[in-house]
Amino acid sequence: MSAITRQLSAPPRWAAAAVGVAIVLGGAHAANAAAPVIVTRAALDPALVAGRGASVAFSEQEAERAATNGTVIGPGRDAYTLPAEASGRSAVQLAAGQYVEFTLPKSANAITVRYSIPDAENGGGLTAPLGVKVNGKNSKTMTLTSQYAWLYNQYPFSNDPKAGLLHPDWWITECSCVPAQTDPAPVINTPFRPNHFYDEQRLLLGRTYKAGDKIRLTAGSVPTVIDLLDSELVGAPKIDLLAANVLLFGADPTGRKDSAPALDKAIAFAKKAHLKVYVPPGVYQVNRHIIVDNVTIEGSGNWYTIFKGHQVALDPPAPDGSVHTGVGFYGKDGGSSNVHLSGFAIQGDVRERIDTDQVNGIGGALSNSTVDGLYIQHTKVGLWFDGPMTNTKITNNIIVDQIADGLNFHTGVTKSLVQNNFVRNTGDDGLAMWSEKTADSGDVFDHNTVQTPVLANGIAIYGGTDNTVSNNLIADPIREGSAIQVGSRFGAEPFTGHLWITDNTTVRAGTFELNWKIGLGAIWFYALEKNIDADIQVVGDNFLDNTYNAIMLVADFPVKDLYSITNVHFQDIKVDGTGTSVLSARVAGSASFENVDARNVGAVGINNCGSFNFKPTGSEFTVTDLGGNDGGGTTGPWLAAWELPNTITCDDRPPVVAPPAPSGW
Ligand SMILES: [Ca+2]
Repeated sequence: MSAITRQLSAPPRWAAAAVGVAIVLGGAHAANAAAPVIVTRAALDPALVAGRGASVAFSEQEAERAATNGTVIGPGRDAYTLPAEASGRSAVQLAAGQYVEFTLPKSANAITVRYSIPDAENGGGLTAPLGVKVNGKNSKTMTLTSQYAWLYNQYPFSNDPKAGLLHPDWWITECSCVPAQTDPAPVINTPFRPNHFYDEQRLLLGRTYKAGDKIRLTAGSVPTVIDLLDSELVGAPKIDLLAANVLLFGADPTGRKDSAPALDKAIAFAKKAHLKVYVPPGVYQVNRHIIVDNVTIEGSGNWYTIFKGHQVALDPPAPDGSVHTGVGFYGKDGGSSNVHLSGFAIQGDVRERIDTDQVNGIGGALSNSTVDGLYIQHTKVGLWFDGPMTNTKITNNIIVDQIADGLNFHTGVTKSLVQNNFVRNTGDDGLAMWSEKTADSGDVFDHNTVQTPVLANGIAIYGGTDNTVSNNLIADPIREGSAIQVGSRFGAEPFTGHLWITDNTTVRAGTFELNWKIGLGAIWFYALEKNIDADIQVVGDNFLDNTYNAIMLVADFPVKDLYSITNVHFQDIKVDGTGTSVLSARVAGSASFENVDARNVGAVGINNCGSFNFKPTGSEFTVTDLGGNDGGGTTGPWLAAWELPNTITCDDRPPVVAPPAPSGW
């Protein structure tokens, strides 16, 4: 990104705001029946996001709403801070010996803890115990790690907290200068831009506990931040007797021996015998790609069947440029078809970002395929597809703790569906369509939940034709992105045909753009390399608790007189709370609005800068009022007659007014 704007100012501090909550009474076993059990989705009352996002097997409870003798941190939204990367922008800090205690809302035999512990002094991470007790007994210990957390510095980041600038010849926002060309050189404090603080870990409790039972997490040897607890009743392992069982081909379920050759043998046999491959419970060591084509591989469920790998250096590099390999399931050269993967976990060992490395959980091109019910963690990208490919369904997966994207449809992916996936803690876009060289077309991202991408966007669409983003829930983007981005950038093909962005809910998005030093929109349209002029319909979306704007349309400043954004239509939208405006237009072009209702708006409803030529004829951006655009804030109706059609209201940095917590409309 580059700097576009002029005078710089400090980002406003974000004030505390309470979250809406769903209260479930403690069960009969609760020691203290009066203690509320608070289950939320993206730290919101589930009633506010009903029908949006992924339907998941677990109940989510935020640590900051649980019982603790530790310290609640946040809420806070400033990048490079622990609260900003926490779900709901808040968490609990425990000193050694302190606890946080959750009351189970339902029967559960398994938990997932999202946490952060410090890095080692010189980077590389450390481990520390976390005590787990249920009702004061049944003691277990989790071994937490920060080996997969803590990135520093400029792209593509570093594991070294003491490193100086990776690119002293790049402009940086901290000094608004190019350090290598500045005399005297600015002082750069280390650690520089620490981020990606959190990781998560799953634990089977060994028996089923009831609603009202209390799960207490106690910090061991180091200060420990607990963000949230997911609890779940995991069913018995799935057994498939009519399949090629990998154990018969020499796979080692203890994880000691490399199981990749056994998997290859089982796959070859299964294809000849027209059987599925079945992988029973166990941990299977795999340190390279398993090539899949015309085969079904079924695990016993992602809590039980786990493929776990080491990262392996390649010398010489692979023909595709990779200098490492690791555990992953990949289509063959030229693309695969009829691949069906389900019911297992892929846990990689990726701790650094090397963009030429193919160290993703799922990769290559898979046509006419399904990927269902996987848990993918600690790979570079959960699922990175390089098309052309078509007609594939990615459903019911959990994708967490990635170095880069959660899923990327890269280059010519068509007629494919990404539905009911849960994505948390990616290091780049949660879900992306990137139409580099060839358009993605006819694809749908539907009913997914994307939380806390620590860089970039929850959902990003870079070019393409006739794609749909519907019914998703996107929360807590942190920097250099927002909840939903529509961008002509990264060499993407133009937007053509239609793009439908319907019935999504975003919360705590509309982030502060660190390079531009202005607020973004929860949905932002970004013209950088081309016009955006396809038929774009934004219908039925809710934008909640926006840190700055709800909607932004922008051209990068150096191309402001080259590119425009036109033909965008907003309809049946609810905006509940904006730190600044409902709409910020910093581009030439137009958009129409019909039945867009807003409340708790913190600044003028429309911030219209157009393309910054400030002509007497008004802004280069035209707002079309199709009626029913109601509500506003302290400055009056958000869409007022005096703002139409193109009144210049340009104020890049108005005071930010933190809205109240979202509530029922
Ligand atoms: Ca939290």
